[in-house]
Amino acid sequence: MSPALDPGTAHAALQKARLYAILDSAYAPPARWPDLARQLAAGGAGLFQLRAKNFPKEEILAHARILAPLLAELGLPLLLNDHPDLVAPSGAAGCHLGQDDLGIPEARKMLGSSSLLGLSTHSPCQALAGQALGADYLGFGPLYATGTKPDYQPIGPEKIREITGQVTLPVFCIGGLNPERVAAVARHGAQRVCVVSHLLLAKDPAAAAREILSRLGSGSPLKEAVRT
Ligand code: TZP
Ligand code: MG
Repeated sequence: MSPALDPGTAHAALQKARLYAILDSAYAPPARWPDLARQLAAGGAGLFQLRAKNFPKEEILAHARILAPLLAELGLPLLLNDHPDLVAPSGAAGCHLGQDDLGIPEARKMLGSSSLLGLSTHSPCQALAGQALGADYLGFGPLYATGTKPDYQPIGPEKIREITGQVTLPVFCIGGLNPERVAAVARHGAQRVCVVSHLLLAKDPAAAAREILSRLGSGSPLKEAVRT
């Protein structure tokens, strides 16, 4: 197996990342994931997740073992949606957990401080709690209605500033984002976004990633990092 991304590089890549891309089996078959990862990385995505909700564990492990080294060569981290137990055997940089998954303290105990741990949050209160529990970054959404998470009530962009004003961790705004909405969430203070279907369904994923980043504008995410 190729060497995993070293933890220092993974943490630095997280701080720099403004666009988080998710390789989701609901929108793209696994055979396309390596090429999509390369194209999205070329377009400026700085963080990646593998999300295959109904796949057997062995299949997730097999795909992660391909994607993690491919991205590591580019200096970019791969996180697994769920499955903290697959992080070490796959060489992934960490995992992303939801409110109903294994808790952040338990996952941290399992993975140690070098792995990246992300948490989905749906309110400012959950975001503050996630930071206090020791997550490395937060997802915040869904901001708009999305078929990717159909059972969730959209939050709307108004609460973004409340979060970015109080939380020092990197916060990735997510849910129903396309270029127009990215421009809207940027006006509400978003500095980082996570986009799934818009990127995976794009004819030219690299161009789509570039467009998202240009709509996000130039607000520096590093400001968050220096505010301790
Ligand atoms: N968590 C909150 S919204 C969401 C997740 C995983 C899905 C976002 O997908 P899309 O296709 O970008 O709306
Ligand atoms: Mg989960």
